[in-house]
Amino acid sequence: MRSRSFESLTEQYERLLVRPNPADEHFYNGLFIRYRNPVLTREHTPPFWMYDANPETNPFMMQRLGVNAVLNSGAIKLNGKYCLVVRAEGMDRKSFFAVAESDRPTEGFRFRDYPVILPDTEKQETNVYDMRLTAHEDGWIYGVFCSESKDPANADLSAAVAAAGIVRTKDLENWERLPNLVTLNSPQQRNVVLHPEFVDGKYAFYTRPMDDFIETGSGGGIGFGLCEDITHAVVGEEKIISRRKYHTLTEAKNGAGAVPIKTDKGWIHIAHGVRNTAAGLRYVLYAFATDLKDPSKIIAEPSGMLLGPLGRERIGDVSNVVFTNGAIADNDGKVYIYYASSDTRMHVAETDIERLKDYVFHTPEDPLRSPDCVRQRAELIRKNLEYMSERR
Ligand code: M1P
Repeated sequence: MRSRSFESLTEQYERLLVRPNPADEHFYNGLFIRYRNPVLTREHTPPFWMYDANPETNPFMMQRLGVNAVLNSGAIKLNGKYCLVVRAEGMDRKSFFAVAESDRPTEGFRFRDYPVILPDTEKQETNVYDMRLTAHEDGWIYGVFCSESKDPANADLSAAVAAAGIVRTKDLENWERLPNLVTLNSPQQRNVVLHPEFVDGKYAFYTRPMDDFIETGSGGGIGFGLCEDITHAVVGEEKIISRRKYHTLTEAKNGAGAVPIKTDKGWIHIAHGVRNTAAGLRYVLYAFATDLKDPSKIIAEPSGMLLGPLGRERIGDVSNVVFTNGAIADNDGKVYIYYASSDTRMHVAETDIERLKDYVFHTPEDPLRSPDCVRQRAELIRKNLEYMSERR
């Protein structure tokens, strides 16, 4: 085997970063555009993160600290740049955060030189992942993420505890760590999202109450709770707003995804739903809307999935998964949904506010039983055949 030079690895990386990312012309659903290439993969991480560049200390030009995957990214537009706070996973399984940014929403993402150095204030914490970025009306950008620790009360080596970590920043460079969120009624939390506005003068969190690290158990779905002081965040009552239901795509679990998008008709939420299959858990994206004044009140629940894994998205470290924790609603009305496929790489789907509203408010609700679903479809067919025959 011939060793490569650090320079040739850097050239290959630079070529990848300028590769154009055309729209996928084979995919159509009237709601969003898929793009042909992922926006970020592990190949997008700079060689100087992984190799020792000095051939004297690295004679075989071997990776010293490889990166296994880049996935579940928070997203925000800041100072005209599209910024993703990526979950990068090292070869050692530990995840860390890193900022990748671009002038364009669908291509050209480049990592900043250093990953995010989070203040190390939670000494029990082993792993961090899946940051949601909220530009809050209080002037801060908050990052809420999963802070995972070994469960000290359980001898099982894989028993863990998930909590919501909180940081805040103004520039995605300097981060202030706040104490983890305390939810008085739920032993574990993952997929927690901070609402961008005060509700009744308080900070509002979308939560996902769980009895256990993997299983949500009695946790009925996506919760909503208020907190007085973000610097010592405590949530008491968690009202379930998007409830898990039998024989739907949220049967096994669900979780809030991107920070809700404000529209004139309500807050649009893009979340994930999970069901169990013979091949393991299947994760897809779904949407719902809540009331502008009371974001805990559901006002529209379109049936079924918004986006599911397709083609090569189906395969990866955890196959059959799509997951979002970040979307950018741009000034021109376009909306970019950043999603990871199979816990391995990042993609973007492009839509706009008008289409999202049309989808959320005009897709029929799930009638929950096959006979009613077929009636729903037969009615659509009847109307279409009538319309088509009138035009003949
Ligand atoms: O592996 C799929 C996803 O599993 C978890 O999501 P949830 O808490 O809903 O089960 C998360 O660990 C997420 O990072 C991961 O993508």
